[in-house]
Amino acid sequence: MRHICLLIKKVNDMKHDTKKVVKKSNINNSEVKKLVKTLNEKQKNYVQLGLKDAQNGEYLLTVFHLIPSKKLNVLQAAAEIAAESSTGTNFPVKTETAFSRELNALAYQVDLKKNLVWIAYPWRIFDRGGNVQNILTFLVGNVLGMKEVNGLKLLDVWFPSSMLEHYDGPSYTLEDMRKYLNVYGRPILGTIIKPKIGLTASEYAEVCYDFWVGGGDFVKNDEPQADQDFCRYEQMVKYVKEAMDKAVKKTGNKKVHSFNVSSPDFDTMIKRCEIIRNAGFEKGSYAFLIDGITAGWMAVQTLRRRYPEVFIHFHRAGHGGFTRPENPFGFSVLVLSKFARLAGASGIHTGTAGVGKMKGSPKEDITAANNILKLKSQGHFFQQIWGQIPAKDEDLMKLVNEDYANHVILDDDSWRGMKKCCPIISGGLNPTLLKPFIEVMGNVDFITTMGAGCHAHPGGTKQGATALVQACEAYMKKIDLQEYAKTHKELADAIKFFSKSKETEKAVNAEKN
Ligand code: CAP
Ligand code: MG
Ligand code: MG
Repeated sequence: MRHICLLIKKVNDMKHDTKKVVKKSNINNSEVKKLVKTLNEKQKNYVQLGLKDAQNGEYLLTVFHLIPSKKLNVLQAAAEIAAESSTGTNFPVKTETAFSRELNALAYQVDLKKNLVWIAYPWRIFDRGGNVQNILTFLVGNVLGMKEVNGLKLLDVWFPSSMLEHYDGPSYTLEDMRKYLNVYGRPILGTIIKPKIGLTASEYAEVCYDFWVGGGDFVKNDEPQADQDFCRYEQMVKYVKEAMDKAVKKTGNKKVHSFNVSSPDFDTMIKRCEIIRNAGFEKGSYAFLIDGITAGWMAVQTLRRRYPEVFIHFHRAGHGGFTRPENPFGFSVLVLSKFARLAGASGIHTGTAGVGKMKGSPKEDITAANNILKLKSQGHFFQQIWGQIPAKDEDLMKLVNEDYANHVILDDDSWRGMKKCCPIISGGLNPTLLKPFIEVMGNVDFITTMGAGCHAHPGGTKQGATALVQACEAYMKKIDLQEYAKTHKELADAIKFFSKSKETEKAVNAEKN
């Protein structure tokens, strides 16, 4: 009981802190006061520093890193961004009404030292019916191209519970996949078939079979694999089904394949989904992969709404153009991941926190992973509660607490908790990097997919899969990897081979010390 009260207190304190931060909003700061005086008539309509209780449920809240152009100060630029990303344009227009002004976004806080601006959006400006692309068109649409800024990056967003209820959120989740595979207490172990492209349908299926009989759970198409003339879609699906049946029979374990359904148009996407659904797969044995950045949010939401009983796998190829830390324009991995959950992706790639080959810091990638996995989680600036949590409801607080430990998923929508979205961890990983990643992540509630990390194994795919399984076993049994490798050849070969990579060298040495 005491623990729950502490938790309730913590949640409320967090809220109070946010309020305090909003109140503080350094509007008393004389520098900010001077800036307010520089605002023109139009800009004044898009600034309300010290906005009363920004978390009152009316607003979607945002924090941007903003570098103004030479002509504007940060508050003027913030006002121009708030205008262009809500109701305004570059001049005040005669057609404004009292009502339209109520829909103005409001810059309500600035941090002049860090070039941060907080902007509140009356969330009723967004398209009804839970449309995620519409929000992004507002928040990171025209504004990324405006002359008024030399840098604009959306770092974090906060959705009020009243708004969350209008968005789908995930339907088929990692919990459902765990149940289907009967895999608990460890990551789902996966691969991406390599070479990325160029195998024929039967060669492709052979590699799937080798991974599955080597002990792997989950295989995905690589993100550009589609319906190429050397590997026709229907044939690939048919052969994968045969390979899966053979592997299930041989191993006695269920398997999953994630098919890329990204297509030139929605009709073709649905046709590809139907090819898979009519190929005889068991429900749960297939997922739909969508290149969410290049195929777009409408494709993600179409799949979520058409196929609530399928794992929707959001591959984020192209996200680097918006998220790389050195890019002053765009949005953070955290923001991308939060919107993927809102749109109903069952899982999204969230990066390897610097352990693998892709750019990304532990703070950035792990914050994103936690924000899509948990019912409540701390972002870079906001604490997001993905559901209505009446503090008095002790049962729910207990559930929040358990969910906090990732054991329970809220599926009783009377509590209006948005289901979890699962982090998919991939990119330059190999069996020796599984443990270092789990230690950074802090839990095993994710899917990991290793491409080269499996198929570059000196013994080939099957042994690469077995090495991954052995690395996971060593972790679960709390046995040192090198120790475990003494009696597990595939793992020993993997350590020897992958030690050429600096990440592996670092991981292996860390174990030794
Ligand atoms: C990984 C991968 C994934 C990236 C995506 C690739 O292959 O298939 O698409 O991991 O990156 O094509 O690189 P490897 P992220 O395992 O051979 O690296 O997960 O960061 O979005
Ligand atoms: Mg790939
Ligand atoms: Mg990988």
